[in-house]
Amino acid sequence: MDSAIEAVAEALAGATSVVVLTGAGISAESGLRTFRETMEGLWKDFDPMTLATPEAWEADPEKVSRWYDWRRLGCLAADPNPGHVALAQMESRLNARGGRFTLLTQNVDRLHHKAGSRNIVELHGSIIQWRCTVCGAKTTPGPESLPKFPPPATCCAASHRGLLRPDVVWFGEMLPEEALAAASEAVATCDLFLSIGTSSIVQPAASYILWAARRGAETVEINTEPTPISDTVDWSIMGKSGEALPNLVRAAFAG
Ligand code: BJW
Repeated sequence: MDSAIEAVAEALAGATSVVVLTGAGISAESGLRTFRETMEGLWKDFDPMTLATPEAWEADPEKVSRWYDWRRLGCLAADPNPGHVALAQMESRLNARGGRFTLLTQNVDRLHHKAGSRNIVELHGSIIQWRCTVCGAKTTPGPESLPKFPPPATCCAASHRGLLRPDVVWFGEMLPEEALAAASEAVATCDLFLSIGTSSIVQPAASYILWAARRGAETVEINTEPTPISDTVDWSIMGKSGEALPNLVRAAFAG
C-alpha cells in the first residue's frame, strides 16, 4: 500500500477530532463536472461571472435559473461514489469510539447526504434547495424541470411576489452564518484535517486547512493534481478520492 496512505491511516486511527473539507473533485467519479479543470471543468464552457454572481442573477435571472435547474437535475440523478461512502464510514467508525467528525463541503450536490454522512456543513449551500428572493423561504423542487424561467415563488402575497433562486453561495456573497460558525468551531478543535478534491483557491474554505495547521493539527490532501497547498500539508496523496478514501478507511479501521 502507498506509504502516505499507511501514515494517514495511523494518524486517523489515533485522531479524536477530524475535519474533512471536500470540493467538486470528490463528486467527479459520480459523473458531476468540476469547475476549474482544464478539460472537464464547467468554467471551461461557461463564464462564472455571467452565472455564479448576484450581478448575473440581476442581469438575466432566466438564463441563470435555467443553468442551475439543468445542474440541479444532474445532481439529483447522480449517485454517491466509493469516496463519499468511505467518508460516511469514517464518521461512523470515529463516532463509535467517541471521536468527533465534521464534514465541511463546498459541494452543493447533496451526495454526502445520500451516502449517509451526518455531521455535514454546507459552506456553499445546496442546489437541491431554492429560496424566495423576497422572504427567503426555502423549497425543494421535484425531480422534473422547473415549469417556468425565472421561476416565480409562491410563498409571498401576489403584490410583492419574488422569484426562486438556487440556495447556493455565489461569488461576492457571504457564506451562511451558521455554516461559518460551525466550520470555525470544528477547525478550532480538530487534530486532523483532510482536504479532498478541491483546488484550494476559493475563500474562505481554502483557509481552513491553514488555520488548522497553525493550531498544530496534522494535515492531508487527496487530489489528482497538485494545488497551492500540496507543498504545505503533512501528507499529500495523489490520486482519485474514490480509490484513496476506501483504502484509507480500510487501513485505519481494520479489525
Ligand atoms: C479530484 C478528482 C478525483 C478532480 N479525486 N480530486 C480573499 C482573497 C481573495 C478573494 C477572496 C477572498 N475572500 C473572498 C474572496 C472572493 C471569493 C474568492 O474566493 N475568489 C477566489 C476565486 C479568489 N470568495 C467569495 O466570494 C466567497 N464569499 C465571501 O468570501 O464572502 C465575503 C467576501 C465577499 C467579497 C469579497 C471579500 C469577502 C463565496 C465563494 C462562493 C463560491 N461559489 C461557487 C459556486 C457555488 C454554486 C455553484 O455550484 O454554482 O462554489 S464557485 C465554485 O468554486 C463552487 C465551488 O464550491 C468552489 C470551489 O471549487 P472546488 O470544489 O475546489 O472545485 P475545482 O473545480 O476548483 O477543483 C476540483 C479539484 O478536484 C481539482 O483540484 C482537481 O484536481 C480535483 N479532482 N477529480 C480527487 N477523482
